[in-house]
Amino acid sequence: MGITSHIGLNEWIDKMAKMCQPDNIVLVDGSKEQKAALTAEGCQTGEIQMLDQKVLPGCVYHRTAPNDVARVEHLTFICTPLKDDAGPTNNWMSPEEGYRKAGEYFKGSMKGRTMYVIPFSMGPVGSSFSKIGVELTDSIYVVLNMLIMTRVGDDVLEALGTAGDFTKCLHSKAQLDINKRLILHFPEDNTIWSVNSGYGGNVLLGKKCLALRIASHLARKEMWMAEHMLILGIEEPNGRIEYVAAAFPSACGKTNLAMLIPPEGLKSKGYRIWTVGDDIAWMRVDTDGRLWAINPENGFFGVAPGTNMKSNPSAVKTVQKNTIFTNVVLNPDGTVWWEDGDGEPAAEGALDWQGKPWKKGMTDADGKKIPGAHPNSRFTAPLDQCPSHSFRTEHHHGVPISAIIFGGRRAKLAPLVYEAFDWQHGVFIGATMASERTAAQVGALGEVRRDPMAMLPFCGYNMADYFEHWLRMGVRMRWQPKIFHVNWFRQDENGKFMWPGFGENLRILEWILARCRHDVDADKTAIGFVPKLKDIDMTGIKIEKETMQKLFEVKPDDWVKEMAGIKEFFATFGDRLPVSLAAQLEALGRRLEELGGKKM
Ligand code: OXD
Ligand code: MN
Repeated sequence: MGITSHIGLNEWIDKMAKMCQPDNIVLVDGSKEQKAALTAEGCQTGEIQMLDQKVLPGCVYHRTAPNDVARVEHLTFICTPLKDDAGPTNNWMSPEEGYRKAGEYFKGSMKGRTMYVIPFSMGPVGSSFSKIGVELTDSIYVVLNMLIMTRVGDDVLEALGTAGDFTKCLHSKAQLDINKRLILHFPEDNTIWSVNSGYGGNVLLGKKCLALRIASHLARKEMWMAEHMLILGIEEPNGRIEYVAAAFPSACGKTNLAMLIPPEGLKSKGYRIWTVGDDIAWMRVDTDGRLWAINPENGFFGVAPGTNMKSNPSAVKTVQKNTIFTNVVLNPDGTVWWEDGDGEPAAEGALDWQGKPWKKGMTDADGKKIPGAHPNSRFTAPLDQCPSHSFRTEHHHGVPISAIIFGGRRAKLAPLVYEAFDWQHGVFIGATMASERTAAQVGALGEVRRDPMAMLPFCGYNMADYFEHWLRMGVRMRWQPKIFHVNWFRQDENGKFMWPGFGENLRILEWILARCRHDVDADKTAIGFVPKLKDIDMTGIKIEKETMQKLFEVKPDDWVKEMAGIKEFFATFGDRLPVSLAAQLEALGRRLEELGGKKM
């Protein structure tokens, strides 16, 4: 009798164990008792540390290796037999080479360690929207994170049965050797191999690897959508809840929007916000012909720096218990701190993310401030601890989506909000999404990075085929969600943000939903519909009319320049690019000539 009652699963575990040679194998059952025992063991090995259990009950602390602090896109590969099937935006390796190369690194990598077997469900256990994975790992940190981020345990094995399909996820820290680090995806085999890393995005294989890269491949085959999107519900006092899904590139405020707090000026309207998810949406056309979405995750893996009671009070409240803090400042009293957080770090005795003595204001030899928390330091926290968490997260079909919102960081170009003319035009807007680099990123300031549907690092196949898939999905829907584009980051001539953002973004969501209900008219411009100023509720907020006009301005010359960039980007896909996207670009050119920035 094997470790489970699934013969294929047992055989795979045996095979991987033969390669990795762990001292023993432990099945993770999802129980509180086992979690407590693993936490104690992790403390003994030094993998994690307990924080002050009075102030932060159930919370632990972890540091990664200093060279292992973020996703490694250059070491992430899609391993398909044909290079073209991975497409121009992915790194490619043949499956043979991938298995051979990583196989060398996995060989004997778990000697002296335990191999944990984690059966997990992405999405509610037993839902036809959900997918099951099994992760084998030699890291207790990974087990503890997976227990928060996914649904883990015996009920998942029960749902899997004796012959069900599952994604085979293999992870080993090995020696954490950056020169032997590989994150490999084998879509044809429903398999993920990750070796020599201990950082979340590379090793919590249910997240980016399964729920986006592998899932996007499955979604294309099975006619659904796996997207890098938050999901949020807006409830009116009459009980009507409408849901939107929104895709922004990494670090553009998805978590903040997902946990939005209505601004003071709109309080009297009595809205309630429901957080369904902050990072990933799986969407299907349901029997009613509408698009429905689930959040396949069960927790948040959020960036800590910048999270405070002003920017995101719900996130702060979410991480007060049962949370794993990674690479933040550790105070001597067993509490934590990060840059642009609340309060102050300990004046004496604090340790930075590398475990070195640290004080606020410390500078390096060049006089530059040394951050205490790594800029990509994280919290891992259960979704249901969020004060605004939706009660619909266990619903097997999720929530119906009224609007899809794309967004980017554009200082000059894109209006605060505009609406696509139709689904095809919306797909074009998503496919040409882009963000400008800020001072915080490597590269030329203001440089535009194309990030279609915010999926650039996460699409598990040729992105041209992904665009085609989006177009085909639209045809399958009886009720297509309307598609919008937002830009919270437009600046004036002096480089000042013109829109306050955060909770005030609800004013734009209001307009978006009003458009979905056909409650308000809009002005047609060359790039899409923009609001009539009178339709944005500005109660309790003062922004000059002139600024508002600038926020919605469409400057034809700038868009003509933008078109050149889009053309160049589209050319990278050769003749695999759907013809209707090329046609959309041409149509935009024609409209710019005819309409310019003028309203029709
Ligand atoms: C994330 C990302 O961590 O998109 O969610 O990078
Ligand atoms: Mn993300």
